[in-house]
Amino acid sequence: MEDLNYDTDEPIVALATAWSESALAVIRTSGKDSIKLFSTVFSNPVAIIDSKGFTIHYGYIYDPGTGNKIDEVTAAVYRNPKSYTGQDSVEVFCHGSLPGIEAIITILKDAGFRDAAPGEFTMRAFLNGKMDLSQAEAVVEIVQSKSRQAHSLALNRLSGAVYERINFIKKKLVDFMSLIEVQLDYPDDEIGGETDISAEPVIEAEREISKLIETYRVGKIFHDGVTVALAGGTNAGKSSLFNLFLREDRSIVSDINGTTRDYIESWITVDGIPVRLFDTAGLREADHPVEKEGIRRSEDIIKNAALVLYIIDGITGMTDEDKDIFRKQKDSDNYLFIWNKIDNSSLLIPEGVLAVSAVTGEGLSLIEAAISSKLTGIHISGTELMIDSLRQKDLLLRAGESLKSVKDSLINNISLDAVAMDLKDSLDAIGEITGEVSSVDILNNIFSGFCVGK
Ligand SMILES: Nc1nc2c(ncn2[C@@H]2O[C@H](COP(=O)(O)OP(=O)(O)O)[C@@H](O)[C@H]2O)c(=O)[nH]1
Ligand SMILES: [Mg+2]
Repeated sequence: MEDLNYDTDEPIVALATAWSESALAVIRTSGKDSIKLFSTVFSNPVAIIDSKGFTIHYGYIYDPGTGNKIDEVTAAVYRNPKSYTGQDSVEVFCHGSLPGIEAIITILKDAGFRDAAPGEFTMRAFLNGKMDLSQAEAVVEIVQSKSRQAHSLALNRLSGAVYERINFIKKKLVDFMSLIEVQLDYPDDEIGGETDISAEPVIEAEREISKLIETYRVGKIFHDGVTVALAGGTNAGKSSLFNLFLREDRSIVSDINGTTRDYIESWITVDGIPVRLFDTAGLREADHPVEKEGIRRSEDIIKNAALVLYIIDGITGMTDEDKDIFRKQKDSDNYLFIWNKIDNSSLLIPEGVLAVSAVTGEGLSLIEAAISSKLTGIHISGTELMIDSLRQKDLLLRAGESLKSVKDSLINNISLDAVAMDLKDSLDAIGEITGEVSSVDILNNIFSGFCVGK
Protein backbone atom coordinates (compact mmCIF):
# COMPACT_ATOMS: atom_id res chain seq x y z
CA MET A 1 0.00 0.00 0.00
CA GLU A 2 2.88 2.39 -0.70
CA ASP A 3 0.51 4.44 -2.79
CA LEU A 4 -1.24 5.91 0.21
CA ASN A 5 -0.72 9.61 0.43
CA TYR A 6 1.03 9.37 3.75
CA ASP A 7 3.63 7.11 5.27
CA THR A 8 1.89 4.34 7.18
CA ASP A 9 4.80 3.84 9.56
CA GLU A 10 5.35 7.42 10.70
CA PRO A 11 4.83 8.09 14.41
CA ILE A 12 1.36 9.61 14.92
CA VAL A 13 -0.51 11.04 17.88
CA ALA A 14 -4.16 11.84 18.61
CA LEU A 15 -6.59 12.24 21.46
CA ALA A 16 -8.67 9.04 21.56
CA THR A 17 -11.30 10.26 24.02
CA ALA A 18 -13.74 13.16 23.67
CA TRP A 19 -12.42 16.71 23.62
CA SER A 20 -14.09 17.76 26.84
CA GLU A 21 -13.35 18.07 30.52
CA SER A 22 -13.34 14.67 32.21
CA ALA A 23 -11.66 12.60 34.90
CA LEU A 24 -9.28 10.93 32.47
CA ALA A 25 -8.31 11.27 28.83
CA VAL A 26 -6.42 8.88 26.58
CA ILE A 27 -3.84 10.05 24.09
CA ARG A 28 -2.83 7.47 21.58
CA THR A 29 0.41 7.13 19.63
CA SER A 30 1.60 4.58 17.09
CA GLY A 31 4.34 4.02 14.55
CA LYS A 32 8.02 3.46 14.14
CA ASP A 33 10.10 4.61 17.15
CA SER A 34 6.98 5.71 19.00
CA ILE A 35 8.22 4.08 22.23
CA LYS A 36 11.63 5.74 21.97
CA LEU A 37 10.15 9.13 21.05
CA PHE A 38 7.71 8.94 23.94
CA SER A 39 10.52 8.14 26.36
CA THR A 40 12.14 11.51 25.59
CA VAL A 41 9.27 13.34 27.31
CA PHE A 42 8.69 10.84 30.12
CA SER A 43 10.17 11.14 33.62
CA ASN A 44 11.51 7.59 33.55
CA PRO A 45 12.73 7.06 29.98
CA VAL A 46 14.75 3.92 30.75
CA ALA A 47 11.72 2.12 32.15
CA ILE A 48 9.84 2.81 28.93
CA ILE A 49 12.61 1.91 26.54
CA ASP A 50 13.41 -1.38 28.28
CA SER A 51 9.82 -2.33 28.98
CA LYS A 52 8.02 -5.32 27.59
CA GLY A 53 4.76 -4.92 25.68
CA PHE A 54 1.50 -4.80 27.70
CA THR A 55 3.10 -2.92 30.58
CA ILE A 56 1.98 0.22 32.35
CA HIS A 57 4.31 2.87 33.70
CA TYR A 58 3.62 5.68 36.14
CA GLY A 59 5.37 9.01 35.82
CA TYR A 60 5.30 12.56 34.51
CA ILE A 61 5.25 14.01 31.07
CA TYR A 62 7.59 16.94 31.07
CA ASP A 63 8.80 19.56 28.64
CA PRO A 64 12.38 18.56 27.73
CA GLY A 65 13.08 22.18 26.74
CA THR A 66 12.25 23.77 30.10
CA GLY A 67 12.23 20.73 32.35
CA ASN A 68 8.70 21.69 33.51
CA LYS A 69 6.21 19.01 34.48
CA ILE A 70 3.20 18.91 32.16
CA ASP A 71 1.03 16.21 33.74
CA GLU A 72 1.05 13.14 35.92
CA VAL A 73 0.20 10.13 33.75
CA THR A 74 0.34 6.41 33.24
CA ALA A 75 1.68 5.12 29.95
CA ALA A 76 0.76 1.77 28.43
CA VAL A 77 3.40 0.31 26.16
CA TYR A 78 2.53 -2.05 23.31
CA ARG A 79 5.10 -3.74 21.14
CA ASN A 80 4.75 -4.62 17.47
CA PRO A 81 2.84 -6.71 16.45
CA LYS A 82 0.79 -6.97 19.65
CA SER A 83 -1.09 -3.67 19.55
CA TYR A 84 -4.25 -2.27 18.00
CA THR A 85 -2.35 -1.04 14.95
CA GLY A 86 0.15 -3.88 14.88
CA GLN A 87 2.92 -1.31 15.44
CA ASP A 88 4.85 -0.12 18.49
CA SER A 89 2.54 2.13 20.39
CA VAL A 90 2.12 4.04 23.65
CA GLU A 91 -1.20 5.08 25.15
CA VAL A 92 -1.08 7.88 27.67
CA PHE A 93 -3.72 8.13 30.39
CA CYS A 94 -3.69 11.71 31.59
CA HIS A 95 -6.04 14.04 33.45
CA GLY A 96 -9.00 15.12 31.35
CA SER A 97 -8.09 18.80 31.38
CA LEU A 98 -8.29 20.58 28.05
CA PRO A 99 -5.17 22.74 28.48
CA GLY A 100 -3.31 19.69 29.84
CA ILE A 101 -4.27 17.52 26.88
CA GLU A 102 -3.30 20.26 24.48
CA ALA A 103 0.10 20.68 26.16
CA ILE A 104 0.85 16.94 26.06
CA ILE A 105 -0.02 16.69 22.37
CA THR A 106 2.17 19.71 21.60
CA ILE A 107 5.09 18.19 23.52
CA LEU A 108 4.66 14.88 21.70
CA LYS A 109 4.58 16.64 18.34
CA ASP A 110 7.77 18.52 19.25
CA ALA A 111 9.27 15.13 20.09
CA GLY A 112 8.60 13.87 16.56
CA PHE A 113 5.01 12.65 16.36
CA ARG A 114 2.61 14.12 13.81
CA ASP A 115 -1.17 14.53 14.07
CA ALA A 116 -3.00 11.38 13.00
CA ALA A 117 -5.43 11.61 10.09
CA PRO A 118 -9.04 10.52 10.65
CA GLY A 119 -9.19 6.74 11.02
CA GLU A 120 -5.45 6.39 10.65
CA PHE A 121 -5.00 4.05 13.63
CA THR A 122 -7.66 1.69 12.31
CA MET A 123 -6.34 1.95 8.77
CA ARG A 124 -2.95 0.82 10.05
CA ALA A 125 -4.63 -2.03 11.90
CA PHE A 126 -6.20 -3.07 8.59
CA LEU A 127 -2.98 -2.67 6.59
CA ASN A 128 -1.09 -4.72 9.18
CA GLY A 129 -3.60 -7.55 8.98
CA LYS A 130 -5.11 -6.97 12.43
CA MET A 131 -8.62 -6.84 11.00
CA ASP A 132 -10.45 -6.99 7.70
CA LEU A 133 -12.38 -4.04 6.26
CA SER A 134 -15.75 -5.19 7.60
CA GLN A 135 -14.23 -5.24 11.10
CA ALA A 136 -12.70 -1.80 10.57
CA GLU A 137 -16.13 -0.48 9.67
CA ALA A 138 -17.54 -2.14 12.77
CA VAL A 139 -15.17 -0.04 14.92
CA VAL A 140 -17.10 3.08 13.88
CA GLU A 141 -20.42 1.29 14.15
CA ILE A 142 -19.67 0.32 17.76
CA VAL A 143 -18.69 3.82 18.74
CA GLN A 144 -21.80 5.27 17.10
CA SER A 145 -24.26 2.66 18.40
CA LYS A 146 -27.33 4.14 20.05
CA SER A 147 -28.73 1.15 21.91
CA ARG A 148 -27.49 -2.00 23.66
CA GLN A 149 -28.70 -4.17 20.79
CA ALA A 150 -27.08 -1.96 18.16
CA HIS A 151 -23.90 -2.23 20.20
CA SER A 152 -23.99 -6.05 20.31
CA LEU A 153 -24.78 -6.27 16.61
CA ALA A 154 -21.73 -4.14 15.83
CA LEU A 155 -19.59 -6.10 18.28
CA ASN A 156 -20.60 -9.22 16.40
CA ARG A 157 -19.27 -7.70 13.21
CA LEU A 158 -16.12 -6.52 14.96
CA SER A 159 -15.39 -10.05 16.08
CA GLY A 160 -15.40 -11.11 12.44
CA ALA A 161 -18.93 -12.37 11.80
CA VAL A 162 -19.19 -10.67 8.39
CA TYR A 163 -15.71 -11.84 7.50
CA GLU A 164 -16.58 -15.45 8.31
CA ARG A 165 -19.82 -15.44 6.36
CA ILE A 166 -18.15 -13.82 3.37
CA ASN A 167 -15.36 -16.37 3.45
CA PHE A 168 -17.89 -19.17 3.56
CA ILE A 169 -19.48 -17.79 0.38
CA LYS A 170 -16.11 -17.14 -1.18
CA LYS A 171 -14.94 -20.71 -0.60
CA LYS A 172 -17.95 -22.04 -2.50
CA LEU A 173 -17.20 -19.75 -5.41
CA VAL A 174 -13.46 -20.45 -5.46
CA ASP A 175 -14.12 -24.20 -5.55
CA PHE A 176 -16.55 -23.62 -8.37
CA MET A 177 -14.02 -21.45 -10.20
CA SER A 178 -11.50 -24.33 -10.09
CA LEU A 179 -14.05 -26.61 -11.74
CA ILE A 180 -14.55 -24.08 -14.50
CA GLU A 181 -10.82 -23.57 -14.92
CA VAL A 182 -10.21 -27.29 -15.30
CA GLN A 183 -12.79 -27.32 -18.08
CA LEU A 184 -11.16 -24.32 -19.72
CA ASP A 185 -7.69 -25.85 -19.51
CA TYR A 186 -8.79 -29.21 -20.86
CA PRO A 187 -11.09 -28.72 -23.83
CA ASP A 188 -14.10 -30.94 -24.31
CA ASP A 189 -12.48 -33.55 -26.57
CA GLU A 190 -9.87 -34.47 -23.96
CA ILE A 191 -12.29 -34.79 -21.10
CA GLY A 192 -14.83 -36.35 -23.36
CA GLY A 193 -18.16 -34.84 -24.20
CA GLU A 194 -20.25 -31.85 -23.18
CA THR A 195 -19.45 -29.92 -20.04
CA ASP A 196 -22.09 -30.57 -17.48
CA ILE A 197 -21.35 -28.36 -14.50
CA SER A 198 -24.06 -28.10 -11.88
CA ALA A 199 -25.06 -24.55 -10.99
CA GLU A 200 -25.92 -25.66 -7.44
CA PRO A 201 -22.96 -24.00 -5.64
CA VAL A 202 -23.69 -20.74 -7.45
CA ILE A 203 -27.34 -20.91 -6.44
CA GLU A 204 -26.34 -21.56 -2.82
CA ALA A 205 -23.89 -18.67 -2.81
CA GLU A 206 -26.51 -16.40 -4.34
CA ARG A 207 -28.98 -17.41 -1.62
CA GLU A 208 -26.46 -16.61 1.12
CA ILE A 209 -25.76 -13.25 -0.48
CA SER A 210 -29.47 -12.38 -0.71
CA LYS A 211 -29.93 -13.30 2.95
CA LEU A 212 -27.15 -10.92 3.93
CA ILE A 213 -28.56 -8.13 1.75
CA GLU A 214 -31.94 -8.55 3.45
CA THR A 215 -30.36 -7.92 6.84
CA TYR A 216 -29.30 -4.44 5.74
CA ARG A 217 -32.74 -2.86 6.13
CA VAL A 218 -33.00 -3.85 9.79
CA GLY A 219 -29.26 -3.40 10.37
CA LYS A 220 -29.61 0.19 9.26
CA ILE A 221 -32.56 0.76 11.59
CA PHE A 222 -30.45 -0.41 14.53
CA HIS A 223 -27.51 1.71 13.45
CA ASP A 224 -29.22 4.98 12.51
CA GLY A 225 -32.35 4.68 14.63
CA VAL A 226 -35.77 5.71 13.35
CA THR A 227 -38.08 8.64 13.75
CA VAL A 228 -41.40 7.98 15.47
CA ALA A 229 -43.96 10.76 15.91
CA LEU A 230 -46.88 11.05 18.30
CA ALA A 231 -49.84 12.57 16.49
CA GLY A 232 -53.53 13.11 17.11
CA GLY A 233 -56.01 15.70 18.30
CA THR A 234 -55.31 18.07 21.16
CA ASN A 235 -55.76 16.61 24.62
CA ALA A 236 -55.63 13.05 23.31
CA GLY A 237 -52.66 12.47 25.64
CA LYS A 238 -49.71 12.71 23.27
CA SER A 239 -47.50 14.57 25.73
CA SER A 240 -48.50 12.22 28.55
CA LEU A 241 -47.51 9.23 26.41
CA PHE A 242 -44.30 10.93 25.39
CA ASN A 243 -43.39 11.28 29.07
CA LEU A 244 -44.41 7.69 29.73
CA PHE A 245 -42.08 6.48 26.96
CA LEU A 246 -39.28 8.58 28.43
CA ARG A 247 -40.18 7.64 31.98
CA GLU A 248 -39.80 11.28 32.93
CA ASP A 249 -41.77 14.53 32.74
CA ARG A 250 -40.31 16.24 29.73
CA SER A 251 -43.34 17.44 27.84
CA ILE A 252 -45.87 19.74 29.49
CA VAL A 253 -49.15 17.98 30.10
CA SER A 254 -52.31 19.98 30.62
CA ASP A 255 -55.97 19.93 29.75
CA ILE A 256 -55.64 23.28 28.03
CA ASN A 257 -55.89 22.74 24.28
CA GLY A 258 -52.77 23.76 22.40
CA THR A 259 -50.33 23.42 25.32
CA THR A 260 -47.71 21.79 23.11
CA ARG A 261 -47.19 24.42 20.48
CA ASP A 262 -43.98 23.18 18.94
CA TYR A 263 -42.56 19.68 18.80
CA ILE A 264 -40.10 18.26 21.29
CA GLU A 265 -37.99 15.18 20.78
CA SER A 266 -35.91 12.65 22.62
CA TRP A 267 -33.98 9.44 21.95
CA ILE A 268 -35.51 6.36 23.54
CA THR A 269 -34.97 2.63 23.06
CA VAL A 270 -37.85 0.42 22.08
CA ASP A 271 -37.09 -3.31 22.10
CA GLY A 272 -33.46 -2.42 21.43
CA ILE A 273 -34.25 -0.10 18.53
CA PRO A 274 -32.93 3.45 18.89
CA VAL A 275 -35.99 5.63 18.39
CA ARG A 276 -36.08 9.38 18.02
CA LEU A 277 -39.49 10.12 19.49
CA PHE A 278 -41.30 13.36 18.68
CA ASP A 279 -44.17 14.85 20.62
CA THR A 280 -46.06 17.16 18.30
CA ALA A 281 -48.58 19.94 18.60
CA GLY A 282 -52.16 18.71 18.28
CA LEU A 283 -53.49 19.13 14.79
CA ARG A 284 -56.36 21.57 15.03
CA GLU A 285 -57.49 24.86 13.62
CA ALA A 286 -55.39 27.55 15.26
CA ASP A 287 -55.62 31.32 15.14
CA HIS A 288 -52.47 32.24 16.96
CA PRO A 289 -49.54 32.57 14.51
CA VAL A 290 -47.10 30.85 16.89
CA GLU A 291 -49.42 27.90 17.27
CA LYS A 292 -50.01 27.84 13.50
CA GLU A 293 -46.25 27.61 12.91
CA GLY A 294 -45.95 24.86 15.53
CA ILE A 295 -48.66 22.91 13.77
CA ARG A 296 -46.99 23.36 10.40
CA ARG A 297 -43.69 22.05 11.79
CA SER A 298 -45.47 19.17 13.45
CA GLU A 299 -47.09 18.24 10.15
CA ASP A 300 -43.63 18.07 8.57
CA ILE A 301 -42.38 15.78 11.33
CA ILE A 302 -45.38 13.50 10.94
CA LYS A 303 -45.00 13.34 7.18
CA ASN A 304 -41.35 12.31 7.44
CA ALA A 305 -41.61 9.90 10.38
CA ALA A 306 -40.94 6.21 9.80
CA LEU A 307 -43.85 5.50 12.11
CA VAL A 308 -46.73 7.63 13.40
CA LEU A 309 -48.39 6.74 16.68
CA TYR A 310 -51.83 8.24 16.26
CA ILE A 311 -53.42 8.85 19.64
CA ILE A 312 -57.17 8.89 20.18
CA ASP A 313 -58.79 10.34 23.30
CA GLY A 314 -60.63 7.31 24.75
CA ILE A 315 -62.84 9.45 26.98
CA THR A 316 -64.41 11.46 24.16
CA GLY A 317 -63.97 8.81 21.46
CA MET A 318 -63.02 9.45 17.84
CA THR A 319 -63.47 12.93 16.43
CA ASP A 320 -64.45 13.35 12.77
CA GLU A 321 -60.82 14.05 11.96
CA ASP A 322 -59.69 10.90 13.83
CA LYS A 323 -62.22 8.87 11.84
CA ASP A 324 -61.02 10.35 8.60
CA ILE A 325 -57.35 9.57 9.31
CA PHE A 326 -58.23 6.11 10.63
CA ARG A 327 -60.07 5.29 7.41
CA LYS A 328 -57.14 6.48 5.27
CA GLN A 329 -54.27 5.02 7.27
CA LYS A 330 -55.52 2.01 9.17
CA ASP A 331 -53.78 -0.47 6.85
CA SER A 332 -50.68 1.67 6.42
CA ASP A 333 -47.25 0.35 7.43
CA ASN A 334 -46.46 3.73 8.93
CA TYR A 335 -49.34 4.13 11.36
CA LEU A 336 -50.27 2.61 14.69
CA PHE A 337 -53.58 3.73 16.20
CA ILE A 338 -53.68 4.00 19.97
CA TRP A 339 -56.72 4.38 22.19
CA ASN A 340 -55.56 6.33 25.25
CA LYS A 341 -57.11 6.86 28.70
CA ILE A 342 -58.45 3.30 29.07
CA ASP A 343 -58.34 3.87 32.85
CA ASN A 344 -61.38 6.07 32.39
CA SER A 345 -62.97 4.98 29.13
CA SER A 346 -66.00 2.79 28.72
CA LEU A 347 -66.31 3.22 24.96
CA LEU A 348 -65.89 0.30 22.58
CA ILE A 349 -62.38 0.21 21.09
CA PRO A 350 -62.41 -0.23 17.30
CA GLU A 351 -60.66 -3.25 15.86
CA GLY A 352 -56.99 -2.75 15.02
CA VAL A 353 -56.54 -0.05 17.66
CA LEU A 354 -54.19 -0.65 20.59
CA ALA A 355 -55.26 0.35 24.10
CA VAL A 356 -53.19 2.22 26.68
CA SER A 357 -53.40 4.45 29.68
CA ALA A 358 -50.74 7.14 29.85
CA VAL A 359 -51.67 7.59 33.50
CA THR A 360 -51.33 4.00 34.75
CA GLY A 361 -48.94 2.70 32.06
CA GLU A 362 -51.27 -0.20 31.27
CA GLY A 363 -50.79 -1.40 27.69
CA LEU A 364 -47.40 0.26 27.19
CA SER A 365 -45.46 -2.97 26.70
CA LEU A 366 -47.90 -4.12 24.01
CA ILE A 367 -47.43 -0.82 22.22
CA GLU A 368 -43.66 -1.16 22.41
CA ALA A 369 -43.87 -4.66 20.95
CA ALA A 370 -46.16 -3.37 18.19
CA ILE A 371 -43.73 -0.55 17.35
CA SER A 372 -40.84 -2.98 17.14
CA SER A 373 -42.66 -5.45 14.93
CA LYS A 374 -43.97 -2.66 12.68
CA LEU A 375 -40.44 -1.33 12.22
CA THR A 376 -38.41 -4.51 11.85
CA GLY A 377 -40.88 -7.36 11.50
CA ILE A 378 -38.60 -9.50 13.72
CA HIS A 379 -37.28 -9.68 17.24
CA ILE A 380 -33.55 -9.00 17.46
CA SER A 381 -31.55 -10.63 20.23
CA GLY A 382 -28.30 -8.94 19.27
CA THR A 383 -26.45 -12.11 18.28
CA GLU A 384 -27.64 -12.09 14.67
CA LEU A 385 -25.37 -11.24 11.80
CA MET A 386 -26.63 -8.04 10.30
CA ILE A 387 -24.88 -5.65 7.99
CA ASP A 388 -25.43 -1.92 8.22
CA SER A 389 -22.79 -0.64 5.84
CA LEU A 390 -24.14 0.68 2.55
CA ARG A 391 -20.78 -0.08 0.99
CA GLN A 392 -21.06 -3.73 1.95
CA LYS A 393 -24.64 -3.92 0.74
CA ASP A 394 -23.78 -2.43 -2.67
CA LEU A 395 -20.91 -4.89 -3.08
CA LEU A 396 -23.18 -7.79 -2.18
CA LEU A 397 -25.68 -6.58 -4.78
CA ARG A 398 -22.90 -6.49 -7.38
CA ALA A 399 -21.72 -9.97 -6.42
CA GLY A 400 -25.31 -11.24 -6.62
CA GLU A 401 -25.84 -9.71 -10.06
CA SER A 402 -22.71 -11.36 -11.43
CA LEU A 403 -23.77 -14.70 -9.99
CA LYS A 404 -27.11 -14.34 -11.74
CA SER A 405 -25.23 -13.98 -15.06
CA VAL A 406 -23.13 -17.03 -14.17
CA LYS A 407 -26.30 -19.03 -13.57
CA ASP A 408 -27.93 -17.82 -16.79
CA SER A 409 -24.82 -18.64 -18.80
CA LEU A 410 -24.67 -22.14 -17.35
CA ILE A 411 -28.34 -22.80 -18.01
CA ASN A 412 -28.16 -21.46 -21.56
CA ASN A 413 -24.85 -23.18 -22.28
CA ILE A 414 -23.03 -19.94 -23.01
CA SER A 415 -19.23 -20.16 -23.20
CA LEU A 416 -17.35 -20.99 -20.03
CA ASP A 417 -15.12 -17.98 -20.62
CA ALA A 418 -18.11 -15.75 -19.97
CA VAL A 419 -18.93 -17.76 -16.86
CA ALA A 420 -15.38 -17.38 -15.59
CA MET A 421 -15.47 -13.62 -16.15
CA ASP A 422 -18.69 -13.11 -14.23
CA LEU A 423 -17.49 -15.39 -11.51
CA LYS A 424 -14.33 -13.34 -11.19
CA ASP A 425 -16.33 -10.14 -10.94
CA SER A 426 -18.41 -11.66 -8.18
CA LEU A 427 -15.28 -12.74 -6.31
CA ASP A 428 -13.80 -9.27 -6.71
CA ALA A 429 -16.88 -7.66 -5.22
CA ILE A 430 -16.79 -10.08 -2.30
CA GLY A 431 -13.07 -9.45 -1.85
CA GLU A 432 -13.74 -5.72 -1.60
CA ILE A 433 -16.04 -6.27 1.36
CA THR A 434 -13.26 -7.72 3.47
CA GLY A 435 -10.58 -5.57 1.85
CA GLU A 436 -8.76 -8.45 0.20
CA VAL A 437 -9.25 -6.53 -3.02
CA SER A 438 -8.86 -2.84 -2.31
CA SER A 439 -7.50 0.33 -3.77
CA VAL A 440 -6.15 3.47 -2.19
CA ASP A 441 -9.35 5.28 -3.16
CA ILE A 442 -11.53 2.75 -1.42
CA LEU A 443 -9.43 2.88 1.73
CA ASN A 444 -9.21 6.66 1.83
CA ASN A 445 -12.93 6.83 1.33
CA ILE A 446 -13.70 4.47 4.20
CA PHE A 447 -11.21 5.79 6.72
CA SER A 448 -11.81 9.47 6.07
CA GLY A 449 -15.28 8.91 7.56
CA PHE A 450 -13.73 8.04 10.93
CA CYS A 451 -12.91 10.61 13.54
CA VAL A 452 -9.37 11.47 14.52
CA GLY A 453 -8.03 9.13 17.19
CA LYS A 454 -9.74 6.02 15.83
N1 LIG B 1 -57.57 9.64 32.70
C1 LIG B 1 -56.58 9.85 31.87
N2 LIG B 1 -56.23 11.12 31.53
C2 LIG B 1 -55.20 11.32 30.70
C3 LIG B 1 -54.47 10.23 30.15
N3 LIG B 1 -53.52 10.72 29.33
C4 LIG B 1 -53.63 12.07 29.37
N4 LIG B 1 -54.66 12.44 30.19
C5 LIG B 1 -55.09 13.80 30.47
O1 LIG B 1 -55.49 14.40 29.27
C6 LIG B 1 -55.13 15.79 29.24
C7 LIG B 1 -54.31 16.11 28.00
O2 LIG B 1 -53.09 15.42 28.08
P1 LIG B 1 -51.81 15.84 27.20
O3 LIG B 1 -50.82 14.75 27.38
O4 LIG B 1 -51.41 17.23 27.48
O5 LIG B 1 -52.46 15.75 25.76
P2 LIG B 1 -51.91 16.29 24.34
O6 LIG B 1 -52.58 17.57 24.08
O7 LIG B 1 -52.34 15.25 23.35
O8 LIG B 1 -50.44 16.42 24.46
C8 LIG B 1 -54.38 16.04 30.54
O9 LIG B 1 -55.27 16.60 31.47
C9 LIG B 1 -53.94 14.66 30.97
O10 LIG B 1 -53.79 14.55 32.35
C10 LIG B 1 -54.88 8.88 30.53
O11 LIG B 1 -54.32 7.87 30.11
N5 LIG B 1 -55.92 8.78 31.39
MG1 LIG C 1 -49.20 18.08 24.14
